[in-house]
Amino acid sequence: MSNEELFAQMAQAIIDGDPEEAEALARKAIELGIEPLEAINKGFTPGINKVGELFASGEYFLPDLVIGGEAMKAAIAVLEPELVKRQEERSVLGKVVIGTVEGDIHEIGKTLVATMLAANGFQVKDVGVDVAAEDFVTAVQETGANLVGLSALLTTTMLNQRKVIEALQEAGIRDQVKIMVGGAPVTQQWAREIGADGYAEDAVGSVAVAKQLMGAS
Ligand code: B12
Repeated sequence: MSNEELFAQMAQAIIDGDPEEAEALARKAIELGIEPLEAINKGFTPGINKVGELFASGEYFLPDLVIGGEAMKAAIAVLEPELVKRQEERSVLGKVVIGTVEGDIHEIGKTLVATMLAANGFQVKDVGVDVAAEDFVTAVQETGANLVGLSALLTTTMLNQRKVIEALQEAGIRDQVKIMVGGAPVTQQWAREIGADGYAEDAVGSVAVAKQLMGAS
């Protein structure tokens, strides 16, 4: 089987919402020596994007979105340790607090960004999903983080990225951290508008931006 065929099967496993198949294909990719990030970007991500399209066009319903997400998580869980193994760096480039903002439970992209940052030399505290602005503030205070990553997948919840920045300002610690935002509806322009320091479109880009913000690129 060619890699292209395998990638097509990966996408299909997500579209079918089949976590066992997605997991098995992720294992197969590792056995075949395919780079984990390539499997995610060329195989599984096109699948979850298709699920999103089918949901938007009314052909798929919420349960389909849920099982698509489960299948995607299952595949990434298999590939994650491989990602980390390949990219491990020893020096600590920065301390990151990352989470998905309040009202939003999308975790897959945020977790991928957290994994890539950790694999590339950042110390990462993943505070999870549906995180209130005050909880980001507390996490920054507790960890002494110098970088904050805010994920939002909904046009409604991206507004809460601004709230976190305001809460950090009110707590008097805005200048202590750099703030990086991301998520499907988020753009460079939005980042500028809310006063964030950086924006990246995907997990690989987030490492480059994080390094740049920490003055390490
Ligand atoms: C899977 C999924 C779900 C799953 C999530 C499962 C999970 N455990 O995470 C479930 C079923 C829970 C779900 C629920 C809902 N969803 Co949903 N979901 C999706 C879907 C199909 C894929 C998201 C995903 O995981 N993508 C794969 C990852 C790898 O990509 P990513 O998240 O974009 O992340 C990458 C980048 O954005 C970036 N990034 C992400 N975060 C960050 C952070 C930083 C700091 C940086 C630098 C970069 C960065 O890097 C990541 C890696 O490359 C999207 C469609 C889509 N294509 O985006 C809809 C989508 C986001 N959902 C949508 C909707 C409407 C909903 C619901 C409201 C549905 C409902 N009626 O209940 C609920 C909302 C629940 C809530 N309160 O949050 C809409 C949003 C529309 C809008 N514009 O607001 C979308 C776009 C689907 C659609 N086309 O209509 N969803």
